[in-house]
Amino acid sequence: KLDEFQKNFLWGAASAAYQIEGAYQEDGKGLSIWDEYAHQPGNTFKGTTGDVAIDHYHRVEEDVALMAKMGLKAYRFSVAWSRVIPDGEGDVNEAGLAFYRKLITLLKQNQIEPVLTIYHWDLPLALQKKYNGWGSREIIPAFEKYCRTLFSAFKDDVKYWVTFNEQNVFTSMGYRWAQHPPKVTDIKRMYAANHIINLANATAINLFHELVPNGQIGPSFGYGPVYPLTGDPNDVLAAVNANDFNNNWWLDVYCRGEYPYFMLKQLQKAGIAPEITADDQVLLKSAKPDFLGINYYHGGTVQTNRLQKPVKEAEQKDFSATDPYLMQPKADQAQSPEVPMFNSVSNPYLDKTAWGWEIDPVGFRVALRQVYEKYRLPLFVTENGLGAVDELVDGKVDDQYRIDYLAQHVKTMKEAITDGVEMIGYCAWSFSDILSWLNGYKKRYGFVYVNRDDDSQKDLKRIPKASYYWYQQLIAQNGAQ
Ligand code: BGP
Repeated sequence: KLDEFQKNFLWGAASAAYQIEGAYQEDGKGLSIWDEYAHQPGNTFKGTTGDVAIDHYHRVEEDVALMAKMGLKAYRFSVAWSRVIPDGEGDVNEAGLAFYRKLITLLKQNQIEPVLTIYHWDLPLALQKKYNGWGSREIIPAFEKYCRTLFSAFKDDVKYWVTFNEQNVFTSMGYRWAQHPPKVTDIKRMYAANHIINLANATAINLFHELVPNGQIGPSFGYGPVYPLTGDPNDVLAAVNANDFNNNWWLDVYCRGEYPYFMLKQLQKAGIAPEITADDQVLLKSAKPDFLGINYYHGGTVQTNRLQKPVKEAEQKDFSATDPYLMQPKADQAQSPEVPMFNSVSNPYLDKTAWGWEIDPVGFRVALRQVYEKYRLPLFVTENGLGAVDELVDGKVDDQYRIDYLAQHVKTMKEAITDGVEMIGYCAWSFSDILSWLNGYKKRYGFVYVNRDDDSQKDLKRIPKASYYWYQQLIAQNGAQ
């Protein structure tokens, strides 16, 4: 039936290794680019790091027990590459693998489906230093070896696998905005790294289909629909352009094995297109994901850039520097072909979170419809949630605002299913409070409060919030609300 969630719909929650594990130098783990980056002054909010994070590494039993009590059907987590292969390409660290084996076993014992993300941004530092990270094709065999290690270790226990988390975000933040490692502003390098990651993604998918025939694999993409500010055809054209730049550029490669035609032309004209060989084209065409992971927070609204030149900072949309979904190049990035093609603006119809992210549940339905219509692959929502300042009052957190946010998104997701979109599951971001990459520990997303702040770890006690009990009931009712 199209008007309800299927019986085995995977109600889940998500996390990522660097944001929760801590134990950053324990049991043979190597350093990642984030371990280094977060220790450099000025890179993160108040110098917060994931050295301890929420200490999930040592509290994994307690955390899974809370998931089980909540009735979670799925838990999405990522593996820290440098925990499993400390230098990224050499010997496997059995102690690192053992940690994930323990986590997966605990999940299965509690009937929670593990959803494993292979790469959620924490590249082994040794690979950054040796190969210039994703800047060189020489990294691909290392990634292939890492994938082979995980596939062989967990092929019988993990059915759902995510290759890359939000390639669009980590490449833009790392190479365009200098807000993530490797902290550069070089759009040509951004497109080059992107292409190499596409090749790595395709390599992983093909290897997976060879080694894990009963599993399912796909990338998770940070998708946002693009709206024109007005009905002025010039604004509509700007939205078409922005959609190419922000969505099609990645999704067409994942799902169709080729770059979108008009955008590739633009990049070639600007002299910043990646080098694409004939072999690359064959590889990209050969790899088909089984599903698409969609991370949805918000979309974007654009108008035509009437000036046909970079807009001054003051005239730009008031994007927070920590919104990874921003779409507008800064004025000094004149080499970017986006500059004359669209200009991002605030949407007058939408409220915003405390961090300035638009709240747009209808956009969620639009997003799911657009992606399914275009690529006809089952969709798995691998992230969606509200970052807020939560207050612990008399030992409780009453996060009604989060319940409202999630309830609205679950409602529009259900409408998308009624429309005909095929969906595997929904993982809210995040299970517990965790480190927010650039906002420290104050920006909370979890169903479970973790007692720590930016300056002090405190006792890291876990306290279920009101939203925890709401989600528990929603799951028990299989999404009825
Ligand atoms: C996504 C990332 C997550 C998470 C989330 C919230 O882009 O995949 O890892 O961080 O955004 O982002 P933030 O913590 O910056 O608010």
